[in-house]
Amino acid sequence: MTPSDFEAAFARDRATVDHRLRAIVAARASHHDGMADAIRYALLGGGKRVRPLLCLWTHDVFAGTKASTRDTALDAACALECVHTYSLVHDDLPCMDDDDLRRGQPSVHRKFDQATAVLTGDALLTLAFEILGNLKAPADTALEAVRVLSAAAGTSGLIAGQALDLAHSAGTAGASITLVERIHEHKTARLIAAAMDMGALISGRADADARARVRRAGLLAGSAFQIVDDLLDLEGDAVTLGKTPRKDVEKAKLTFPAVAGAPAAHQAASERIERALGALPEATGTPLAALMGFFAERRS
Ligand code: GRG
Repeated sequence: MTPSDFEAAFARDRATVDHRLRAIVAARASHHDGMADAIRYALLGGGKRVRPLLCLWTHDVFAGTKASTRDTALDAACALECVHTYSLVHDDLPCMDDDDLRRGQPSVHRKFDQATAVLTGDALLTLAFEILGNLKAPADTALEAVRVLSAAAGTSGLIAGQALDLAHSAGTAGASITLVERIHEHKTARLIAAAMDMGALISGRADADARARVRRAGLLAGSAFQIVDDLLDLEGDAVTLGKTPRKDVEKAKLTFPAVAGAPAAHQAASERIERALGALPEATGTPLAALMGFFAERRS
């Protein structure tokens, strides 16, 4: 797959995801105009759609783009974006990371107010599971999708990652690469692995061995994604990132480069992507492999 093939696939399927997200939000907009505005602002105002694309493209590796299961994978992809966006909205709150800028625009509590931001996050998390509850899939597949997403979002995933992240800083006792890796796995990698696993699950074509390899590839790619996120905080600029750079340094956050240095972080991210690709030979030459490759090189 050439870089321009990848760019075309990225633009096309990102638009597919955005279109479906828009339809899902529009179907619920009449219930409360103020909340609908804030939900639209948070969910539809940007974002790379990495997790939805991982779900869709893992589905495609096993079932192909023409499979009847693709629309179901698209809905699961939207549920993943709802969980991810909720985590960003809540993370930006003053009681968490206290950030004024997200996806190149004022964060939700700055644009609206804190109560609206809390409710927007709550609404998006709830919406994710409403989407899965209506998944057009056999009941056991839909139930398994709920299990996979809730495990990644709950106290064995995002919540634990965020709590650990808030509780530790660089330079304090116990700061180590092992702890950084634990934080990264919970706050980032488990949701990325869940995205890929949900795509494989919904394809109906991935056996237990394939799903285990998908999850392994997802954890490795997710770890690389977060290491690069740490590096971008150091090396990026606000316009390209769409968020405030050097916040981690300012707040003495426990990051991979803070503990191991930037060169080791770059190397670790590249190695993990190589291992992720090695775990999933089925993906060679597909948009999924290109997307994982992009994780180590991304600038935003
Ligand atoms: C449960 C409140 C709560 C938060 C938990 C840790 C966390 C989730 C959120 C903090 C933000 C953060 C650093 C998350 C780690 C994952 C990550 C690198 C998010 C940024 O993802 P991108 O780059 O963002 O995919 P876009 O805007 O492109 O969707």
